[in-house]
Amino acid sequence: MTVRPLVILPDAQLRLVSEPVTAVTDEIRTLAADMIETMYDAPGVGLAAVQIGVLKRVVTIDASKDENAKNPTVYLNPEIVWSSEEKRVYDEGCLSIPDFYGEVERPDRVRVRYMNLDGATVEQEADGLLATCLQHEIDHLNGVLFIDHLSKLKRDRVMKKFVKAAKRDAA
Ligand code: K1U
Ligand code: ZN
Repeated sequence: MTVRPLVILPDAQLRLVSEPVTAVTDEIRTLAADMIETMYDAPGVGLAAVQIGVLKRVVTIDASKDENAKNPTVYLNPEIVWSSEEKRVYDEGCLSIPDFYGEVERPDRVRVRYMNLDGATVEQEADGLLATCLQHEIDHLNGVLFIDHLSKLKRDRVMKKFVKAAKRDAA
């Protein structure tokens, strides 16, 4: 298992739409294992494959409260099939937008359908942090970032900061 480098804003890859997984191959199993390693190393509670530069619809999440019990789930081609009317606000972060947080309102509960690493179709209902994280990661698969849910003023400010940092790092 390998910790892979993270793709950081304003990298244009983060705006691309990821491709569905058509079969569970050794390549997908290795990708998932590397994503789990990278997610724990960051540390984060979730990761989408695009965040390590792979444009496949693969997500890993471990939103369990017990920090000592690792319990990652791999979601292939996850899709939201139901979301609650009730909303919740969470102060979100993103491993591709380090050290920036913002309050995002999303449905409080969701039901997701996905394929697991055995190739089986699974449905899961989620609430709390897991529901927020699933929506954040599925956004990544569609080229959407949590800053897109903030005001234009806040989004422009954070974009400017990261563009400046990228230019400084390239110099
Ligand atoms: O997709 C990502 O960038 C990962 C992101 C997931 C996420 C967290 C919170 C709300 C929505 C989505 C992160 O994991 S950011 C880091 C983080 O939240 C965290 C890190 C260590 C311990 C606990 C939380
Ligand atoms: Zn993110």
